[in-house]
Amino acid sequence: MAANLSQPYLEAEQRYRSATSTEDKIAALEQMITELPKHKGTEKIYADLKTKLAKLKKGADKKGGGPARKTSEYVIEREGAGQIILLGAPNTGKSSIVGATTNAPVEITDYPFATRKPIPGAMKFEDIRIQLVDGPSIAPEFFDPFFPPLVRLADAALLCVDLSSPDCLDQPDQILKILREVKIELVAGIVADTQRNTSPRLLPTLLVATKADAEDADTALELLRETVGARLPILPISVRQPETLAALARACFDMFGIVRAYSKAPGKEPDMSAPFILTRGSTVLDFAQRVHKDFLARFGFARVWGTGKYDGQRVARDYAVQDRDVIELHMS
Ligand SMILES: Nc1nc2c(ncn2[C@@H]2O[C@H](COP(=O)(O)OP(=O)(O)OP(=O)(O)O)[C@@H](O)[C@H]2O)c(=O)[nH]1
Ligand SMILES: [Mg+2]
Repeated sequence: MAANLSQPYLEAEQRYRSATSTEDKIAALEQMITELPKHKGTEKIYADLKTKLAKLKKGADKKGGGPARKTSEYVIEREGAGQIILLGAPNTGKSSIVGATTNAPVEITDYPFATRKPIPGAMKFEDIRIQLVDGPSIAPEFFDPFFPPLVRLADAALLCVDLSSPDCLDQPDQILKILREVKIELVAGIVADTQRNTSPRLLPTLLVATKADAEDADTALELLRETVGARLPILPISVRQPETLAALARACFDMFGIVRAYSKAPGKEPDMSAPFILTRGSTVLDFAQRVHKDFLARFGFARVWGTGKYDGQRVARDYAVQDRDVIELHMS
């Protein structure tokens, strides 16, 4: 997909992803809309950009209070490599996960429905940050009507299922059903950016089996795997076991379908300070045009270090960039 979008569009997109204020995000989105080639294949991206822009503008208008303030609380500005929303029944440990992996001021309680509004936090994964959004709980008796639009805008979801709860095996289907009613389908695997505005919205999801330290959690996990293991990937975690949280960060990154690459000038050390983020499947030529718009026309060849296989080897222009590759670009 990246290859079909113009360099000015990609630059605006990079600005959008790194913007920290609403104003900057709005400016970058407007630029993306201007630069987007308008044809059948980009219709969905266009609609998605327009929706995002409308939401941001709505949020900006309502800053400072007023009667409609509740809506703006539900617009969470995306930050970092991607946004992941936490979903699940009450008391399943959603806020505990966000509390244990970020600095967000979440409310952790032993009673249900403590979380009333979404709260974002930044989870570190190696040299990038992943945004986790703690959300209100979902239950047949109560589903906050302001929540679905936010879920739809996330890049991926964590469906939290409580291994210590007696209704552990019923929770996944209960939540899937409630979300299906508002046209959100939790799915395994990666969903392309071009598929973001489909109805239902297909949301890449990891089922997080929480409280893995609890008594009889192993038996519950085994049964859960039998019940939903074929439909969604399952990762057991406990906020009391830090190694499970490290595995969670890696699993979250894997859901985005992105790779990181570092630029290296010939004869110099690579710049490891900030990776370029590319869609998985992007080529070394896509990388070159991301580094500098002139590089596409002047591209000669590239050398790659990384993934244990390459140690400065020359690669063809259609080489698919692997996560953490260091790439040295040579101009013709
Ligand atoms: N043993 C154990 N308890 C946990 C774990 N994670 C959360 N808890 C407990 O589970 C209860 C609920 O945790 P929360 O993080 O508030 O759950 P929530 O899903 O955000 O709940 P609401 O937003 O209130 O619906 C609290 O008493 C936590 O201490 C865990 O990994 N192990
Ligand atoms: Mg909570």
